[in-house]
Amino acid sequence: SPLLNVMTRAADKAARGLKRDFGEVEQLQVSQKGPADFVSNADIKAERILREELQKARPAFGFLLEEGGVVAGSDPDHRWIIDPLDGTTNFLHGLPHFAISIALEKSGEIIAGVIYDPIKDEMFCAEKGGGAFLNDRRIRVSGRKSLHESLVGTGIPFRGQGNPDRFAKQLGVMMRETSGVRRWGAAALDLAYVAAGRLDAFWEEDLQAWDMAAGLLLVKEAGGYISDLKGGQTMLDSGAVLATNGLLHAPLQALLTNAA
Ligand code: 2AM
Ligand code: CA
Ligand code: CA
Ligand code: CA
Repeated sequence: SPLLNVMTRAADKAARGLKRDFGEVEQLQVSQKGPADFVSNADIKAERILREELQKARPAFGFLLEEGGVVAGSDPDHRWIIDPLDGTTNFLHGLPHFAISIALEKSGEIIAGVIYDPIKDEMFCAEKGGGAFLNDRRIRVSGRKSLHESLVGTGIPFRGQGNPDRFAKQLGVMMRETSGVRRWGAAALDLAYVAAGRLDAFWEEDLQAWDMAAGLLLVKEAGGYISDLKGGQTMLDSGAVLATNGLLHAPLQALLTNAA
């Protein structure tokens, strides 16, 4: 679609800079926003390119940018929600697992999402009602029904956020009841992997809108189900997400609720 073309072209362009910077990561200037919350000039540069490209294509739309904050547009109904580099910690350690995440919100609803992993050259995209795709191939969530065979992703609380004891309990039940837990450090890609059926589920608390906006639509359009950890729909407000293939949602949500 024309809209997804705009988004994937912007992601491609910003990704070229990220790939260059990833090759010379020791020369990057890094500053700290808070304890263990790093931002590099790679984040800033990628965000500037995304903003320029999207503004050229849709001049009236506003922005919610991880690094730049809110930018009002003349069209109050449309705004881009952008994480220019999800997985900064990986990036800064030379770990090749990070992505660009772009979502378009219309009147409070996410209607398009793109997540691009430039190292693996994997472009995940979805438009509301149009299904989810990985590099032009349709993707679906997994068909796994057995909790004991499921592979579940998560994020570990950092920089004093979240509740370490609650997380330890959640991890404990997941360790016992599933076939394994993975932590890759880029929430947008975790959600894309649920959409692609690589993970059967993913949960994390204390995420930001830009970490999850595109991923939420991808999972839905791939046939999955998303809620907060209590089964409600507060994800974008509360920052808590449980994304699953749908089949495993109730049992996983029960496990997380019991571990609270
Ligand atoms: P970011 O790289 O865009 O900041 C995973 O837990 C999520 O938390 C990531 O998507 C990451 O997004 C964010 N995050 C922020 N600071 C982090 C840190 N110090 N360690 C791990 N993840 C962090
Ligand atoms: Ca960050
Ligand atoms: Ca992020
Ligand atoms: Ca980021």
